[in-house]
Formats: sequence, C-alpha cells, structure tokens
Amino acid sequence: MSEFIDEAQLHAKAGNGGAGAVSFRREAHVAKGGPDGGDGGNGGNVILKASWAVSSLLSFRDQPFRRATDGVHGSSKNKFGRRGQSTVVNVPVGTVVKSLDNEIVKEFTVQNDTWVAAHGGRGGFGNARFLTNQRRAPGFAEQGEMGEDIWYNLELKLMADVALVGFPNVGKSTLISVVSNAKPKIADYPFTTLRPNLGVVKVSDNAAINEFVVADIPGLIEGAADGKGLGFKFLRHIERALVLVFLIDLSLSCEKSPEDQLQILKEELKNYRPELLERPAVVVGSKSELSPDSKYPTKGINLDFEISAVAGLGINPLIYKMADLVGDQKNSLEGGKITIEDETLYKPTPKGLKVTRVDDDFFVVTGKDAISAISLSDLNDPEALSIIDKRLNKLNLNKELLKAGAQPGATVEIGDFVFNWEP
Ligand SMILES: Nc1nc2c(ncn2[C@@H]2O[C@H](COP(=O)(O)OP(=O)(O)OP(=O)(O)O)[C@@H](O)[C@H]2O)c(=O)[nH]1
Ligand SMILES: [Mg+2]
Repeated sequence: MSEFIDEAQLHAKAGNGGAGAVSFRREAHVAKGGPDGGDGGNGGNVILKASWAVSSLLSFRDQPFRRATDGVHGSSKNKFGRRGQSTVVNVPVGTVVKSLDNEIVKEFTVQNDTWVAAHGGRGGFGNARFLTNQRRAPGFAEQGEMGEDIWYNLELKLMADVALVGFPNVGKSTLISVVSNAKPKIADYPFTTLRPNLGVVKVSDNAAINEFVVADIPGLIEGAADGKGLGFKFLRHIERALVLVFLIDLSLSCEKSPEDQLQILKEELKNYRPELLERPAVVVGSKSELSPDSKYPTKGINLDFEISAVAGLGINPLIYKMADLVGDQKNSLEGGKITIEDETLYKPTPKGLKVTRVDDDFFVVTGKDAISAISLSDLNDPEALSIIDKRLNKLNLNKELLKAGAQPGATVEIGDFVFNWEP
C-alpha cells in the first residue's frame, strides 16, 4: 500500500536552560561573603518514541506543536534550579523524520526506539562556579542556553492494521466511513470502491492502543484468487493486515446467504494464501436492521457481531474488539520490527562555530558553541570578558577569523556581543 503516505509536520520546542544566579553569602561581619549563586537547571528535551499504540500521524495534523518545560533559574545559597521536564511524544513505528529540506534524520523501525527531536538548553553556571584565587567576587553568571526549536516533516507509509473483507455492496465503505476519518464513495451497486481506502480509527485512552488503521478494499467475488473481478489485485493488501474482518450482508434481499458468503470468502483467501486463514478474524453481519429476526435461521453461521452502519447499531463493541486484536498482534510481533527500505542518513545538529565575512572589516560568528561561550549575564564585567576570551580561543575563533580574511581591528559580532578583534 505504498501509495498511502501519511504526512504531517512537527514543531518541537525544547525547554530553555535556567540562568545561573549572581549571589554572595551574607555574613554578619563581612560586607560581601563568597559567591553562592547556584546553576540554572537544564531545559527538558522533546523526545519521540516509536509505539504501536499509534498508527498514524493524525494527531500531528491536528496540532504540530510539542514542547518541553524550561529549567528553573539557580538561586542563592548554591541552590540549583530544577531541570525542565522532557516530553515524550509517541509516533507510529515506521515513521520517517525529515528536515524541512527533506533530508532523512531519523527512522523509527522498532517499538520503543527513542530519539531526541529537540535538545533542552543547558542551564547557566551560577557565579559560584567562577570563583578563583584571583577572582574572589565574580559579579556575573551564565545565561541559560535556549532550547532547540525545530520544525520537521514526518512521513509514514500507512499500513492497514485491519482489512475489511466482503462481497461487493455489503457495506464495507459505509462501515469505514462511520468508524474512521475516511470519506469513501458509497453507493448501492457492486464495485463502487475501485481502490483501497484507509481510515484511522481512534479509540479512547483505556484501550491497549490509541488508534489503528482500517482498509476498505474493493469487494471480492468467487474466483477472485484466479483474477476474477477486482479482488485479486487487492488480495495482497489483505496480506499485510494484522486482523481480518469478514463483513457478511444479512439483508434478505442479498443474493447469497450469509453461510455462502463466508464460505466463498474464506475459500478465496485460502486459494490465494492459506496462511491468511490463520490470521485473527472477526465475522460481522452487516445491515442487521434489514434482517428482521436476529436468530434468522438462514444465517447459518456464528456471527461475532451484528451491526448496522446506517442505523449506527453495534458499532462500538466491534471497534473495541478490533482494537484488542490489533493490540495483541502488535505486542506479539517479535521485537516490533518492520522493514523500511529507504536509506538512513543521520545528521546531527551542527555545533561549533562558523565565521561569515560580511565585508572586509565586519565578520559574523554563528554556531551553538559560540553563542554559549558568550552567554554570560554581564558582558561589561572585565572578568567575564576574560572568560569569554578563553572560551572563544578554545573554539579556535582566531584561526577561523584569520582564515576568513579578518585583519586586526575588524568588527566581530557573536549574537548580541560585538567587539573589535585583537588576535
Ligand atoms: N440498510 C442498510 N444499508 C446499508 C448498510 N450499510 C451499507 N448499506 C448500503 O449498502 C450499499 C452499499 O454500501 P457500500 O458501503 O458502498 O458497500 P461496499 O461493500 O463498499 O461496496 P463495494 O465498494 O462495491 O464493494 C449502500 O447503498 C449503503 O447505503 C446498513 O447497515 N443498512
Ligand atoms: Mg466500497
């Protein structure tokens, strides 16, 4: 069913790091005690986790924004700020995560696989961290880092969890239209449906899974396995489904008795692939309101459910049964592994430092590490400046500026911090 691609966007915003505190111990006999400003807490991450509980990207289409909470600022007496809470977001197994320029950054192929979509910002150091023998009273602290704020494209090859199997005109499309978001064509003649329709069925939170995908497939007729009607082309879609629902027309005007319908359907599946009959299956009678007596003798078969999609009868118990069976099947899949053929290319977010030459004597420095290096609370404090200087040296700023063609005296901008460069 590779033609069914579910697409959505994710906007992941991780928590910001809390700022470090500037504080000094209060002591009765000293004007200013030693520095005791605590560190800020780290921001929470936005984490994606593959789960069988979800089958589609529908929830992201409803609302793409997922965020984690900020770290708390540090405070006096060396108190650390609490770290922000991470948010774990379930995505279907099989989800492919792409950057906005459509490069694959992550594929979820295994149940419970986790990946950080947006990293929380690091909490800033409090002024107590900057105490040295020479620097007895640091009057500055570090700002918290901003949490990552990233948009992604999500893609999923939708695979049916449940396939509706039945003769033409028994009400398959009507059923999917009442249980899911699918809006297929419905009409009172056979072969209305020419291509499979997929719909996502949402179930309430206390079920084993939150949602599952149902496929409404063109009707099967006798001889389908040998290529009669439309059925053969679509039998392969049934192969991938975890659970089968045999839909049997109970209306008295139906040409074939319920018994014949079920027998022929099973025979066709068997001729196509005998293993299909071992798949968990539910036998459902449709158009029940047209079958006057529910014990009508010609039914001749054991029905698990009787429903009327038009009158809305018996639908919920069927939904829960399908959800249970799908949940069981997913749990029993070994390691929850499915195969995805596309190549994985893992691209971590660029860190470090980058120098861009704007003109002969103006250079802009970007990069996560460069921004962190200058994120001290007081950029006028000479001691803070010497720390920044050391950090930028470590990142090889001088070398990079030289490479970019900077001359001594050039103006260099890093975030809000602008200075004249003296190597
Ligand atoms: N009375 C009654 N009619 C129903 C019910 N469910 C479906 N129908 C009608 O049966 C006809 C066929 O319904 P579809 O849902 O198109 O049937 P289908 O199985 O998808 O048919 P194909 O796509 O041709 O295979 C339509 O006229 C529906 O309105 C029901 O519960 N009661
Ligand atoms: Mg149909």
